[in-house]
Amino acid sequence: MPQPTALITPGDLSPAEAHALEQALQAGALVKGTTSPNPPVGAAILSAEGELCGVGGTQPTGGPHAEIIALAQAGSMSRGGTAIVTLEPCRHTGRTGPCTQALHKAGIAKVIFIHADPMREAAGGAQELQAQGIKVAQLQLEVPELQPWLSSVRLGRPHITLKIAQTLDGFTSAADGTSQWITGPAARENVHQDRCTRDAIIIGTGTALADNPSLTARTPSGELYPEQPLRIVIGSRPINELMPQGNLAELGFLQFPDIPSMLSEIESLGLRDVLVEGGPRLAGSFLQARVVDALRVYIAPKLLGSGTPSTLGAGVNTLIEAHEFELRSTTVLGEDILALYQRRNPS
Ligand code: AOF
Ligand code: ZN
Repeated sequence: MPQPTALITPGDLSPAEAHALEQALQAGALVKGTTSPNPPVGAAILSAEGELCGVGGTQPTGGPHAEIIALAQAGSMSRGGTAIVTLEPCRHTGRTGPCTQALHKAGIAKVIFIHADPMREAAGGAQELQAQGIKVAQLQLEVPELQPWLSSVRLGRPHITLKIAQTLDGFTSAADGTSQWITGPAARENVHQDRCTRDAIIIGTGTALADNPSLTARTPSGELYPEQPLRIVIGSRPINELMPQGNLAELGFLQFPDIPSMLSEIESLGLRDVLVEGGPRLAGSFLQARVVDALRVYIAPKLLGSGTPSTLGAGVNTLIEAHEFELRSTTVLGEDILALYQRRNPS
């Protein structure tokens, strides 16, 4: 009879385990944007004496999983030690071998993992480790960096975040069409940091033609981050012909006529976590299609009174039809506020 996995909370961790947990979380956050279709997992190893001796994050697809990197760093110090992993160690052979076997072979005595692996072929690692005599506990905690991947596996399509930058009264551009720099420099830097953790950035043909965006992730001094998301344009106007000298034509992009065709085709590209960046009509179409899983809203301390609202055509006529979200966090960025929301009652 397989034992049920023990459930623990962060308060149950020893100081050494709590430190290793921080390292594992950081290692996972660091590789986000580089691992799809695999999840950005982090792992840390403590020796039997409680010394941190290995930390690792999932390598790009086909490369080693987080545990393997951390175990390699720990070497013989992992014998009798503890592994802390943000996702249940896999028990299958996919593009790489089972992490459960690697942990067992390295002599790990205890495994603490956070999220269960929802992929059918990879799941069951906790039971397998227990059957090998390893102590296993599941830590009750939410790893924000893994949420898009977990949601994408559950829904069978990429996780979709809608990004909005707006005034306090919900406008993204003024009545005369001016829209540049609604938010301040700290918010803009945050947008770029966020972009390099995504698999793709999506805009509509209207925004592509009006703004000539490059959709790259850049540092404040203008250098490109090493990881760049794919650029996707939705709509049927031919961007390359209308803007042959445009940034998108130069950098390369994919184009789909509408949201359903984009969703059905990008799955095969292994995209898990995509960001919709504009404009208001595209945002409205994604909302109307009921596929917006999260909102990333930058709010500037400005009022315009008129102009273009941040979403248009969201298919809502009466309050009861409103698209509802749960607030997850707020961050002050200079003069602006970044509010993160998750869709209420995801289906
Ligand atoms: C882990 N640790 O760091 C990751 C895991 O094709 P493969 O062999 O790379 O396996 C991919 C699957 O393994 C992926 O869908 C997910 O279920 C799991 N990812 N597991 O133990 C890791 N990235
Ligand atoms: Zn694995």
